[in-house]
Amino acid sequence: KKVNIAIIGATGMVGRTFLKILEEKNFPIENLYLFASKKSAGNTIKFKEKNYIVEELNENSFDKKIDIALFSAGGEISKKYAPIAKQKGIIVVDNSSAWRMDENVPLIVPEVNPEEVKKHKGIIANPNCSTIQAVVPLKALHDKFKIKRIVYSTYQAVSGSGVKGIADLKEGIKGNKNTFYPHPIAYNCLPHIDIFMDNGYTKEEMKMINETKKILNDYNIKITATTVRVPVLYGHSESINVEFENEFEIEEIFNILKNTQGVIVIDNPKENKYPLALDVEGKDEVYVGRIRRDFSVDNGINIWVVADNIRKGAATNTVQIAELLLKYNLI
Ligand code: 11C
Repeated sequence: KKVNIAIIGATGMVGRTFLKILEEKNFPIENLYLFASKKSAGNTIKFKEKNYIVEELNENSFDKKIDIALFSAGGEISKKYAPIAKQKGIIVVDNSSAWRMDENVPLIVPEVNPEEVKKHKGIIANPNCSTIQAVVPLKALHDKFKIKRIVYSTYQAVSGSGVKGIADLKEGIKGNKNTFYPHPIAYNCLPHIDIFMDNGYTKEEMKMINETKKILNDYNIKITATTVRVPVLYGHSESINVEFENEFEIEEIFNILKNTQGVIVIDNPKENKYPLALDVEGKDEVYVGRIRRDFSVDNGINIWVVADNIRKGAATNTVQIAELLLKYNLI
């Protein structure tokens, strides 16, 4: 079966990666429609040797015969246009944070909670990049040993902020002043991702906390997070400290992670082997290493988790959700 796909935000970093992944996966597309802001409308984008003209997104864009619309044009665009698309019978897979915590919107990581997609009411949300890569390894461990508490500490690439973040790092290295972040990101770490909330946490930290509970469907897990922007172009790294209800042998943790779909374990300290942001660029899997017992608590571990934030953290996961819609005959 072939489907009609629209991409909203087609000229952005994630939008272009959607196209790359749809092409790599040879996704069965009948017609493809590309939408973006007025600024980018008229641009040509090549997909499978054919040129497509980018159209300006407007309220009539969804009058076309579209089955699935992949959105990645920011929260405001999703808030405004996803309901319009949904009303026309189009299934929206949204990469923004606009709908993630809506109780009528499934929040999906295909390796973790694929069946939830069947409950959709027209809009499906793609989680935040730093949440996606965390829950892929955590799900299997939660099923076996029941997670009690998680402490997230992240080291996130500037590409999470889009082209402006990349420009601040590249220009900063040349000695030029930052224009996007509130402080220089070159040779620096900023404990500040997204806006600050009234509770003292950043929105990125609260996203990790709230989305993890929703995806693992367990609101009893205690979670805290500190999210940090680091001078890396692509690939988010995370130190994850986990405390379990149940006892385990560290070999069991290794074995579970090695057998978890979407996870690749790289853990050989003697040979200096562990996951690195520079090595995961362009990859779709989540890389886990530095797996070790946390000796300060009864049933705890530390792991180091790295993934390409633009691919598994955004575009790959969104396209995998579209694949689930086909797999479950939801189109
Ligand atoms: C970052 N995680 O690295 C963010 C980017 O909610 O989809 C993605 C923001 C989101 O800055």
